[in-house]
Amino acid sequence: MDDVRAGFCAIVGLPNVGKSTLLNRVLGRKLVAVSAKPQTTRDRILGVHTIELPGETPSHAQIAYVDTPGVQDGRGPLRRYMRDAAIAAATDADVVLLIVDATDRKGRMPQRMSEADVEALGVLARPEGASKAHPLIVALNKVDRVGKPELLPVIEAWTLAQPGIDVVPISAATGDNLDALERVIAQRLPAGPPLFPADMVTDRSPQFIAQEIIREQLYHQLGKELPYACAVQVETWTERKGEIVVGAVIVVERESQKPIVVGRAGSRIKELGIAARTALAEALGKPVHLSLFVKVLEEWSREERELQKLGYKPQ
Ligand SMILES: Nc1nc2c(ncn2[C@@H]2O[C@H](COP(=O)(O)OP(=O)(O)OP(=O)(O)O)[C@@H](O)[C@H]2O)c(=O)[nH]1
Ligand SMILES: [Mg+2]
Repeated sequence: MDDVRAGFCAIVGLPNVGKSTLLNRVLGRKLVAVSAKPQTTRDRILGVHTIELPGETPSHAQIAYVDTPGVQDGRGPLRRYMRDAAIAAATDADVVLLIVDATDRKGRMPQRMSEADVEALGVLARPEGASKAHPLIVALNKVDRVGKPELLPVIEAWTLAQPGIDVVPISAATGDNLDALERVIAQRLPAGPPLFPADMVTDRSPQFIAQEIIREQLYHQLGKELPYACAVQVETWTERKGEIVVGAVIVVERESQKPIVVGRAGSRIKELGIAARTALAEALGKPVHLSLFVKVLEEWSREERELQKLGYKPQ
């Protein structure tokens, strides 16, 4: 097979800046959960995108994106797991893509970020053990909501933050300027044989993606705190006459949380099921029959062993 530009691009940044929205958008499908609440992503997730590079040799690039949990201080095994996942992805990357929320007045300026955030992001740009820092690309996201005059000083501040840095304004939501961003990423990748088969999009199973899609609904439909106490596990998965039949459990931490997820006379879980089934059918391209249950696993997010049972295993 001909050489391509191929390598790993870790998508990193603070929570809620649009990392997962970007991955779904470039792949043109829903692979990972997106929500308006911070710390939606818990795992590192691979999404492979092949693009054309007109007039260049090699003429194609295979960008292996790795979406990561937003970095932020936090205690407990689940937070630690999330932080480690982000660091591991950045360590293994050829390029680090730092997403910055251009609508966030504080977080969008390198010199105004909090010290803890700067430190966390610094670890990702230059992981421990790496001989030198990875090439860093900064994508200023959500420019659909920022006027040009407001944006220009932000672009300038990031351009001056590090010599040779690429700064690309984008909108992951509308798709604006994503072609340009992908070309900039591709230029930083080494030429060589492709890393993945041409038709491969992710290393995650359809079951994992289903869990993400169901979990996303919890973030959309449950209150402010409850989604963080939930995990989703697909327990059964069969195909019957062209329909995928899925049985999944929503795992909560406490007995008192169960009735909230179920809702009055089962109304909440019914709504969750309807929305998740629609999204699942769209993602899988097939009709889906979904049964949802709620189960209590006391304090699962505080116990290393329970975390592993729910699939949060160190990779
Ligand atoms: N207006 C606008 N909103 C966006 C854009 N990109 C993402 N968002 C919104 O920002 C919120 C967070 O998006 P996510 O993709 O979940 O952010 P994330 O960085 O993956 O967040 P974590 O996984 O929690 O770290 C969602 O409400 C998105 O719809 C954009 O380009 N423009
Ligand atoms: Mg995310």
